[in-house]
Amino acid sequence: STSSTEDTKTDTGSGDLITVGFSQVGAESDWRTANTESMKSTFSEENGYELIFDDAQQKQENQIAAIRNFIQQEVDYIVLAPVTETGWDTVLQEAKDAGVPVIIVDRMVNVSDDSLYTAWVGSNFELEGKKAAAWLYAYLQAAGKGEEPVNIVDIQGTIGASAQIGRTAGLEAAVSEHSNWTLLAKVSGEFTQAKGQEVMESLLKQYGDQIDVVYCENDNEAFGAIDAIEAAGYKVGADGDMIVMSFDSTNAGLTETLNGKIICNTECNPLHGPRVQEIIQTLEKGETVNKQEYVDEGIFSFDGAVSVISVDGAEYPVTKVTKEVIESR
Ligand code: GZL
Ligand code: ZN
Repeated sequence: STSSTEDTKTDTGSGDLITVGFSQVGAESDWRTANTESMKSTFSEENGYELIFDDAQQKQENQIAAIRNFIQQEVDYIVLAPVTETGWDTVLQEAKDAGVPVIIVDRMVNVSDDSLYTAWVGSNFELEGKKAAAWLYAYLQAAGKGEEPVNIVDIQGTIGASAQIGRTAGLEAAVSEHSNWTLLAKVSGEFTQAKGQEVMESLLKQYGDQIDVVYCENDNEAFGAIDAIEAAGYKVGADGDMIVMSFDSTNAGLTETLNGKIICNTECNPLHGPRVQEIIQTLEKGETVNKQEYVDEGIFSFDGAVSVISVDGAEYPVTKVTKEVIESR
C-alpha cells in the first residue's frame, strides 16, 4: 500500500508491551493531527504499549491493507478510525477470526454484525449538526432576522464519513423546520482547506451575494472558504456579506472565531487516546466494555449574543471565544 506504516517501538525485547495497531484516516486536517497526537502520546512505550501507526492517506484500501498487516503481526489490539462507514465487513471478520479485538474511533462503521467490533469511541455527529443549526436559529432571532429568508450553502465533509452524514443531517433537519431557510447547495469540501476554497469559489460564481450562511463541516474547509470569499471581494462576519460556521474548534479554528471570521464553531473532541486506553485496560482485566461511548463537546461563538441553545429538549451552553478560552484548551 502507498500508506506510511511506522513502527514506533525501539525494540526493548521486553515483550510485555501491549501491541496496538492503529489505522488512521490520514492527515487531512488540524483535527486529524490532534487526534493522531492523542493516540501516539497515550500509546507510548513508557505507558506500556508498542504502537504500530499507519496513515492511509484517506484511502480505504490502505486501511484494509494495514489491518491485514496488523493481523499478520499478531498485534494485541487493532484501533480503526474508518474513513467512511461501509466496506469493512470482510476485513473485520478476518480480525475476528484471528482473535484480534477491534476498537473503532471517531467515525462509525456500518457493518452487518456489530460483534465485528468490540467498542466505538467518538462523537454524536448529528447532535453536533443540530447544535450548530440551533445556534444559527437563535443567532438570527437575536439579530431580529428570525423571519427573513436565509440562504445557506453546505460545504460537506468527506461523503460517507459519519461526521459528514451527521452534520449534514443536523442542518437539513433545521432547514425543513424553518420555512424561511433555503439550502442552496451541498458540495463536498473533503474536510480539506484546498478543496474548501475550490468549492467556495464555484459557489460564489453560482450564487454570489445571495449566500447568507456558509456551513463548513470542519475548520480547514472554513479557512479555504474564507480565503475564497475575501478574494471575491466579500466580507465575512456579523457585519459582513455572509457568515461562516464551522466544526472541530481546533486552535486555528477558534483563533478565526476569536477574530469573527468564523462566527460559530461547534467542538469536535479529538482526544480519543485516553478513552481507548481505558477500554484496552478494561479488556486486559477480562471485563466487558460499553459498545458506544460519546466524547463531551461544546460550542463556541464569536458573538456572545447567544449564550445557550436547546436541542431535542436538552440545553447546551455557548462559550464566547476569548484568548483565555483558547489558551486553556
Ligand atoms: C470528526 C472527524 C472529522 C473532522 C475533520 O470526528 O471524523 O474528520 O471533523 C476530520 O476535521 O477530517
Ligand atoms: Zn465530534
